[in-house]
Amino acid sequence: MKTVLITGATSGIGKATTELLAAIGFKLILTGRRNDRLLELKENLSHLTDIHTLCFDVRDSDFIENLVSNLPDEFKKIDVLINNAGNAYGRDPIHKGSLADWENMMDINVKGLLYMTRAISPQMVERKSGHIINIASLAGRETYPNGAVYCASKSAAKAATDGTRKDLNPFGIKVSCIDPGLVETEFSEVRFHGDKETAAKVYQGYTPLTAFDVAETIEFVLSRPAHVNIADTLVLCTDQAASTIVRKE
Ligand code: NDP
Ligand code: 8X3
Repeated sequence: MKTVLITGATSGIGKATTELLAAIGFKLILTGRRNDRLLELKENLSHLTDIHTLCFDVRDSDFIENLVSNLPDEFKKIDVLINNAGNAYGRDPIHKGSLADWENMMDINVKGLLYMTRAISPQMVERKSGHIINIASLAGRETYPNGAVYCASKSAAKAATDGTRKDLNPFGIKVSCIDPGLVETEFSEVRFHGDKETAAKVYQGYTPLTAFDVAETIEFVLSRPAHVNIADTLVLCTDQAASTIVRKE
């Protein structure tokens, strides 16, 4: 069975993907910063498959550079990398944005994805096989007011995905991008710095995607035959037509 490394497995889309792929029997390397959640996932899912957990911040390039060499032998061969870790921080117009929020988004959503890809892709190149699935966003395709920097980070993630596909094409490696619209996870709680009330309002009056909906899309992309690469996928809830067009009661 293939080994899949998932960044941001502790919550939302990453957690739902973890649960779905464990049920199918994929060997999993689960990562995130909250070790208690990683250990809980391992405890709950170990009867289904082999799981290794790694607690680190995707901004830690030194840790990531040595990640593969520090893995137990049975987890060193990584067939699929799912670059999912990421968040929005803040929802402000450009002239009022917080530099700390901007650093977070660029360092996590863009540089973290690049560090992971740089660390894992060489072994895929050597074997001439592998699959990298990046979770970008509808926000990487179109901008919306008070979201310039998050949108810029996701647009960069999309461009990085496209460039990666071109670089890795000679080696038969699949590179895919999945762009969800509104998904109800901890995303808005993080965006609004822990303000649960404001976060909950983001998902009121319509039916957003669930993390499981996106996990199913990831599983579909991952399970195509060897000659098929789903390069790019936009997944919206039925109530959403564009970033700023959502049908509400
Ligand atoms: P959640 O907040 O529920 O999950 C985010 C995950 O990313 C957590 O597991 C978190 O783990 C991890 N993460 C965040 N920062 C870091 C970091 N510095 N180092 C390591 N791991 C980190 O949000 P979602 O599940 O919604 O988000 C997953 C991805 O989907 C993100 O890239 C997001 O941009 C994207 N997306 C989300 C949409 C939505 O509407 N929810 C829509 C489109 C795309 P921990 O805190 O333990 O480190
Ligand atoms: C997350 C969806 O609309 O909050 O990428 O930017 S949105």
